[in-house]
Amino acid sequence: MNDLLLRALRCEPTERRPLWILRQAGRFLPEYRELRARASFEELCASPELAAQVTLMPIERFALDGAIIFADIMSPAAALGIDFRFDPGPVISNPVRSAADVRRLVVPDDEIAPEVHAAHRLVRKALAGRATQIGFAAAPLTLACYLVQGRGGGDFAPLRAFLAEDPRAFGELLDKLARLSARYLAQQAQAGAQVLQVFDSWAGLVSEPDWETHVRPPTERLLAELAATGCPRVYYAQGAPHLARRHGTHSSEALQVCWRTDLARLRAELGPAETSRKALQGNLDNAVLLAGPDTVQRQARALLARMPARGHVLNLGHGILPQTPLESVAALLEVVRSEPRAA
Ligand code: 1CP
Repeated sequence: MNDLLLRALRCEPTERRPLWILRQAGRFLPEYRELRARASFEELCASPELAAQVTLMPIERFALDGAIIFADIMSPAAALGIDFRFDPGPVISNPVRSAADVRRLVVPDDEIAPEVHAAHRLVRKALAGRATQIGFAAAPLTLACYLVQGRGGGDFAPLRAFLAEDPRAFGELLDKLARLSARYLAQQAQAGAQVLQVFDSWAGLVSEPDWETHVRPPTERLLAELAATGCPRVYYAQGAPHLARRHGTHSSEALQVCWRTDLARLRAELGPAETSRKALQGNLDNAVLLAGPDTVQRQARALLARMPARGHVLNLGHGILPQTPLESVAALLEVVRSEPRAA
C-alpha cells in the first residue's frame, strides 16, 4: 500500500517525498482530451464512472502518490440553488449581489453533489491502495468570488466591493459557504477520500486586516469542523504571499502555497516539521514544466536541496498548464524517486 502522502502530511518519516500535481486529472493528458472530444465537462462530472476514470488517468500513467477526485469547485454550488455552466470556467446565471440574495441560499442537510461521492466509492475500489485519495472543495472566499462576480477573470472587484459595502452580508455568505464545504467534505471522507484539500485559489485578494477580520474566521471554522474526519487537511492559498505566515496558523495539518512564496523560508518561519507538525506542499512554478525535462530537474532538485524532506510533499504552485509536455512530468517523478535521502 502506498501511504507516503498520508504519512508526509502527518509529518511522519517517509522513504522519499511524495508527489502529486495540482490539476493532474485534466487537460495536459492526451487521454483526457480524447475523452473530452466525446463528452462535455458537465457530462464527465455528472457520471461517477467517467469521473472515476479521469481521476485514475494520471495514476495509470505516472503512478503519482495522490489521486485527486475529478470534480470542480462549483460541484457543491448546485445544492445551494446556484445555476451555472462552464465556458470554459464557471459562468453563473444568478450571481449573489445583495443581502437578500445571501439570505435565499440554504445549505441542505442531505447529500451534496452525490455524483462526487459515488465517484469516490468507485475510485477507492479501483485504486486498491496504489495512491492516497484526495477530496477537495473551495474555501469560502474562493467560492464567493465566483458566486458574486458570476465568472472568473480580473481581480474580482465585485466581491471586494461587496465586502466593503456590506460586511455583514459578506460574512453571512462566507459562513454559509463554509458550512456547505464542511458538510460536502465530510461526506467525501465517508465515501473514500483520505485527504481533504481546501482550495483558496483567490486567497490573495484581501489585505491582512480584511483577512483577519472577515476571511480567517469562516475558513478556520470549516477546517476545524473537518478535524473529526481524521483525514489530514490541506489548506491551499494561491497568490497570497503576504498572508503565508498567517495561513500557517490555521489548524490544518498542511499548507500549500504558490510559487511566489519561498517555501524553505516559510518552513523556517513556521518551524521544523518535527516540532511545528505543519506539513508544506508545493511549490514548483507550473511554468517551469513548459521549459522541458532538464530545466524541470534542475529546478526541482534546487527546491529539494533547500527544503527539508520531513513534512514536504512535492507539488506545483498552481495547476499544471494544459500545454505541459508529458516528459516534464516524467522528469519530476524521477527527481523524487532518485533523491538519496529519506525524511
Ligand atoms: O475540460 C474542460 O474544458 C474543463 C476544464 C476544467 C477542469 C478539467 C474545469 C473548469 N474544472 C476542471 C476540473 C477541476 N477543477 C479539478 C479536477 C481535478 C484535476 O483537474 O486534477 C479541480 C481540482 C478543479 C479546481 C478548480 N476549479 C479551482 C481550484 C484550483 C485552481 O486551479 O486554482 C478553480 C479556481 C476552478 C474553477 C474553474 N473550473 C474550470 C475552470 C477553467 C476554472 C478556472 C476559471 C477561472 O478562470 O477563474
